Amino acid sequence: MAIMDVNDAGAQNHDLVPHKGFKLINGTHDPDDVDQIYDLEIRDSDVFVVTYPKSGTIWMQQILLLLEAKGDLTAISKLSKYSNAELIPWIELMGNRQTFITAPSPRMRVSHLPFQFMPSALSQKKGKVIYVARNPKDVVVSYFYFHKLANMLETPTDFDDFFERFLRGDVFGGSWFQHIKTWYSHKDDMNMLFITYEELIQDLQAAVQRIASFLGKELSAEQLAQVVTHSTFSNMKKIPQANYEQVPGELLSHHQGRFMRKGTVGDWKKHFTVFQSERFDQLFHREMADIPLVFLWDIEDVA
Ligand code: PPS
Repeated sequence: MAIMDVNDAGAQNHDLVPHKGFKLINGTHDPDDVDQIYDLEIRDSDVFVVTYPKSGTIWMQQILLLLEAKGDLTAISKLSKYSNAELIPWIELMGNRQTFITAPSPRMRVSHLPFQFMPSALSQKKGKVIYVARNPKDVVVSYFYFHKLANMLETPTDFDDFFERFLRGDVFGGSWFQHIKTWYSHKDDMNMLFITYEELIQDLQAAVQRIASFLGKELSAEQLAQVVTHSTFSNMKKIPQANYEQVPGELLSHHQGRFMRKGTVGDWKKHFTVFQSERFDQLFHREMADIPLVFLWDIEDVA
């Protein structure tokens, strides 16, 4: 049974279990297992993609899988019974820490965990971390729709209800500000590539090249072009593994919408009221005052 966080008076979020200042998903994460991630031994070839939820995890999984396969989509399609998330699993998911220990290299994993839970060896520049950040207004919208889809998460009454929950940090992932600020502040401790969802949207080819060189992958121009082609939104939408189509209905209510939903920048404008947007901006400027991160809020802002 989920235990309510005493700090969240009024919040009735039965899907979350408070754990050491963070919130795990009831029945999806095992707190004891999560605690042991910190002590995992890390190999130089390990790669972790870290994101706040809805910031482009599946996109990065697709790019990493394609880089590994030198752009050959059929090599990944052969594994069609597996979704991207099974091929590059979440380290924090129940049981996944154990399989990570004995997995062959290269071990590629994704995580939504805050910095303090992740393997301490990463801070000694062992392994590699790719942190993907997305403008948080679009994160709110994407996460709202995901809550309708995902049966392990409590469905919000409406967007206003979810907006308030997000601002309180009463969602899996906790406070977006906390997540990004902590990871950003440790980026120089570790071998990290910090990249934004919006950079990928604006110039996917340049982003893929950056990721490939960070990982030390040597691909021909043609192979890199294939990676780009097979990781565009329109193409990924057609790939069942990248769209979580194989995920059983008891986990994802497929009739509620698609995982690959809009894939754009600025969809928040269709959902936020003027008042919500102003409130969000105030909070953003207050929280991010000392962080030199600039987000693209709308694709129309690109001249
Ligand atoms: S999750 O549930 O946290 O793992 O979700 P995550 O994969 O991090 O984020 C899902 C959002 O990323 C969008 N996405 C893409 N956008 C553009 N191009 C590509 N190729 C792409 N792949 C995934 C996906 O559509 C979700 O965003 P929204 O705004 O809901 O469409």
